[in-house]
Amino acid sequence: MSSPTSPSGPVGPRSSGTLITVAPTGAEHRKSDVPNLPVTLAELVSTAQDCERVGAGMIHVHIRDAAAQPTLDLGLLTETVAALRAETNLVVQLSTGGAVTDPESDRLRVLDALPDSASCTMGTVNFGDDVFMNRWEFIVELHQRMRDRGIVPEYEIFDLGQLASLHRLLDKHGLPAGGHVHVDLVMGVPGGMPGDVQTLVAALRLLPEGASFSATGIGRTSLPVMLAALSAGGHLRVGMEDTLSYAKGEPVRDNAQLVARAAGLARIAQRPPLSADEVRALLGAARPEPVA
Ligand code: KMH
Ligand code: ZN
Repeated sequence: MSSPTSPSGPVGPRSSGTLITVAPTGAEHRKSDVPNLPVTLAELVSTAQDCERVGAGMIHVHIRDAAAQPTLDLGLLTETVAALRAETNLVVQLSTGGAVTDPESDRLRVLDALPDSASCTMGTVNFGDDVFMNRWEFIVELHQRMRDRGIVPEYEIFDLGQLASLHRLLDKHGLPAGGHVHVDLVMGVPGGMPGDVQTLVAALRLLPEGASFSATGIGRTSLPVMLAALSAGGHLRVGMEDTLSYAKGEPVRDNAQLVARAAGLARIAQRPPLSADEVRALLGAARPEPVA
């Protein structure tokens, strides 16, 4: 089997295929406003299967409780990881960002559900009318706990300065589990970096040597960010966490619709979707272990 990456390229290891991550739910949208948002475990698993079928290789997971409210309940997270592993081959990434109201202790405990991957946001950012808090000591704790458990981080970047923090983290505390650095640029959050080509290019100049990146554009920045990321050799994140419109005036039907479009564009770019196993190879993901 050929390796999904080659060592050369202007921006880290240039991949011959595209990692498509689906972020199906998020913590911000209300089920009452968005009835097709997957919030139950059955809805999540069914969405995950549909998305895998049309090209997703990884799933970025936020879960909801019985009242469809965001939760970081460890038992539910553990059950979710098990169900996604049983019913799909997707790389399972849990959000440690949670909702803006979640305390740090709950966000750290997410790692005890032993997902393959977890998000690690690299700084505090205004988040609409809220603040998404990520203190330096908290980031370091997340990074170290992930490494202890063999969980591969995805460093989430909401603003350019957070890439400077990523350099500082890696310089002071070393590489993550798997030895590979993967970054996700979350663009177009009100309060964060804009979702446009110029900002994406600026971000790429700040990536650590050898890092891979994906990008997602929130709301109407979804398409411009997707096209820019593809043309720059990057990977893609799409899903209803990030956008609820497929086109102007046309609500998203479901997550698979967004994944299918991303997969089609990736094929046009001659970097077709990576399978979940190819994504594992790209990220250096192995099955995580509890700490003794
Ligand atoms: N829900 C946002 C406050 C992550 O998943 O790590 C944070 C977020 C990032 O979605
Ligand atoms: Zn998220």
